[in-house]
Amino acid sequence: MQIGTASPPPPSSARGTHAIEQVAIAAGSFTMGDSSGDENPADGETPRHRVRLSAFSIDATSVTNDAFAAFVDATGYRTEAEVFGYSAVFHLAVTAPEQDIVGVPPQTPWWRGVRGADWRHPGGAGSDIVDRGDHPVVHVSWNDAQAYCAWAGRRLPTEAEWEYASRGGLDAAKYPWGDEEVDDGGWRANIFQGEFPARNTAEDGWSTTAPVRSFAPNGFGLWQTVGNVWEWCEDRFDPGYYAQSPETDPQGPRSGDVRVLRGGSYLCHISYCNRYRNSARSQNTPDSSMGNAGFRTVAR
Ligand SMILES: [Ca+2]
Ligand SMILES: [Ca+2]
Repeated sequence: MQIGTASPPPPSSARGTHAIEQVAIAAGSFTMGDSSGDENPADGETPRHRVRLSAFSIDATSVTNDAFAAFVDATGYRTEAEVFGYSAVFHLAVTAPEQDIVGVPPQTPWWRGVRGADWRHPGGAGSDIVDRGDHPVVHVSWNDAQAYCAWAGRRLPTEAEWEYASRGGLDAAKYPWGDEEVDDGGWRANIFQGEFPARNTAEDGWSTTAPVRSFAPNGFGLWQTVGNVWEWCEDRFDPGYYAQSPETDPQGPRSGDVRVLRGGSYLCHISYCNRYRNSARSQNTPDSSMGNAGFRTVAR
């Protein structure tokens, strides 16, 4: 940077316009971790521990297809799914012909590696996002989310920021709305109904992604932290981290290859993956993309 040299302000295109509504979160503290007894032990949702956070602002919704398109239009960015030529699609959401199926993971045989699946083609060939501008962008990796954040002058939330924001002021509640079950008085989140993975009755109205402002926001005004799509966080994942987490603004483990995902998705089913809870944790490699994961961003 040159000091003392008169120069015009940078053109407005130098930083992208992040078009997602903001929620201001005041500095505060909370108890992080599972209090309901529903934790998945291997995920390290306990021990519960005190966390103190500085103030931040966070996206009220996941980043939408329209917002991501603005980034791609301005930069020409190609997502990792586009570079690799394929991404992971749930078997019932595949729109592509058989010859585009490039793999079926043996441990999770409801997934398909689909050639041509990417954020613009969430089911592969034969799908598009023409009517999904207000749906969360999916098939974006952690690295893709970082690229968006760099353009927008943002960052991903830490795992602690995400959980605090998802709780919406209800310390120790299981869900963003409290402790009532997800189907109590009507569906409260976009998850999977029916027999997983063979048949999705979509009683909640959605078999894959829903518009980001579906269902009801939490006490802080955040929509669909749980359900709809998993959301990448900044942190590396370590199931033992909570036993050593610092109290103030924890940043996650310093080393490790995988990154945290939070909140569950439209594929969560109570019989199989009850991770549509505030404290539930998951992880994947930073170059992984799939049709049920996106992100929301934060700034100080
Ligand atoms: Ca659903
Ligand atoms: Ca979510």
